[in-house]
Amino acid sequence: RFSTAAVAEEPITPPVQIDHTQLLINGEFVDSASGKTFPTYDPRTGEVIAQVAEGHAEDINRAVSAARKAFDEGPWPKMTAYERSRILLRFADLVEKHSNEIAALETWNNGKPYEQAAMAELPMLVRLFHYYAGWADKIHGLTCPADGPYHVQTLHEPIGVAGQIIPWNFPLLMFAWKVGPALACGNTIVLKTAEQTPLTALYVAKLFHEAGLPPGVLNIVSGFGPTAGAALASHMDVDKLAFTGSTDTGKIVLELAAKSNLKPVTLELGGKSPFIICEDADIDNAVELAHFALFFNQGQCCCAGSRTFVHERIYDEFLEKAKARAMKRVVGDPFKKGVEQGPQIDSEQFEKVLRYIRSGIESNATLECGGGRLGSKGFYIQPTVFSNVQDDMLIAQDEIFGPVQSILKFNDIGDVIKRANATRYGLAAGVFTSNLDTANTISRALKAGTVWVNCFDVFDAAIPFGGYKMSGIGREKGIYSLNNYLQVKAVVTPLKNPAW
Ligand code: TXE
Repeated sequence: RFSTAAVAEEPITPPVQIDHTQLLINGEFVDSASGKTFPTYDPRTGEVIAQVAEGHAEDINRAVSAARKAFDEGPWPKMTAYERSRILLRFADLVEKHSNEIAALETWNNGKPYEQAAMAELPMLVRLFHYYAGWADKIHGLTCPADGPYHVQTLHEPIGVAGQIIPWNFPLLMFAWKVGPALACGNTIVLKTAEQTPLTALYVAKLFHEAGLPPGVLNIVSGFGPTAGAALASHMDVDKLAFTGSTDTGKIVLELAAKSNLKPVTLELGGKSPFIICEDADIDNAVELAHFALFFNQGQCCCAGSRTFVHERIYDEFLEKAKARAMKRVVGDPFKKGVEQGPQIDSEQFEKVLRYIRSGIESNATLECGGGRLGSKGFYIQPTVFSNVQDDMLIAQDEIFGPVQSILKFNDIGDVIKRANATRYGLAAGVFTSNLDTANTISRALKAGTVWVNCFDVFDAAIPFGGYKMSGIGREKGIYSLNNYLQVKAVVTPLKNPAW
């Protein structure tokens, strides 16, 4: 039924070997205190590719102690900002040098097409470290006026030990968004990777040490959420927590932070982003963009354009073309050239997506194409399109996180704005129109942290990203991320000679 590249009979052998599977604490690769390991999988087959050291509370304690010492005793926060900046730049250069192996490892562990890992995720990581290397020596406070004879200045100081918990959908990019600004500001870090994708963060962290990062500044603990993750979120000696993942887990870590030492928390959580295609849109371009907005990264994007609102005058033509595009989507072994979509990350996510597809069918949305698994091995799902989707259906409310496009009809701009805003999420949104007034009206009215007009998924290092409502707290990237990793100290000194 699909003109897709069939899933390869025998998966292509990834051109990379796995060198690092231990925890990285104080600049050294070490076993977990318990000696426990857990398997990590190849989503193309569901087969184990390596055993990885499994961190628990004791390992988090060891990593936090190392980070504390590296912060309190230096040299990292005491180095000149220029020296720190040079290390970030050297790291980015090393990643670039090894980008083929790193992209291959990312694909092997995550299932995303190799071409996308190599041409999107890796260059974005490199660019982000260049960007924050540029900030390192431009962070400074202010002098403030006061109603009295005082000299007042603010010092912008690193906050201390940052705990960071990341997900599996963009393992390297999430590493970059967290680690880049934290290091540029002079903090030290304990990072917990997602249990599904522990490998690339360990690889690049080794490059960081080759670039001259002192021991203890960046510690990586692989492990599971309720054990290692919870220990990090509730640790009394962690000064700041940054989390990306589901809204449910975001609530848990916020509570753990509040109940322990009230560490400040930034959260980047789920979404159900509307993409509004107006009647004046160029239909072919809109179809392609809406397809990309939803299906990119196997649909595993927090900002995926997962509610495609199409004006009734162009609805039928749009639907026919959107369906044809989905049926042409090339699904297969992510190491194969030209493949657009690989497998979902794991059996849990695979089953979750199939459950939502069943729910769409049961709630009488029209299944236009797809709807099942592809092949008999691994976690591949057919690109799926539903039409006649109503706002109250589960598939229009919940984050599916898979290759399932839901197309909804609208006939009035005011009405579609209300409908677009009627979810618990507010991460991102898209609007497609050739009318500037319509673009301005819609983008100002949408309750979302990002609005893409006639584009989608534009992620420059300088553009802030984060959510309204239950999509999160705070912003990452750009100048905004620096505030997450700085304390502001006001220093007030009486002036002996105020007239001067
Ligand atoms: O997320 P979790 P899961 C959404 C998406 C997906 C769903 C579930 O809809 O289908 O979440 O995915 C760590 N204390 N997103 O289960 O649980 C966990 O180990 C501390 C959206 O993978 O949120 C991992 O490192 N940490 C999203 C991280 O949290 C805990 C990206 C994310 O896992 C923990 C991923 C705990 N009690 C999924 N429990 C996005 N915003 O991009 C888990 N973790």
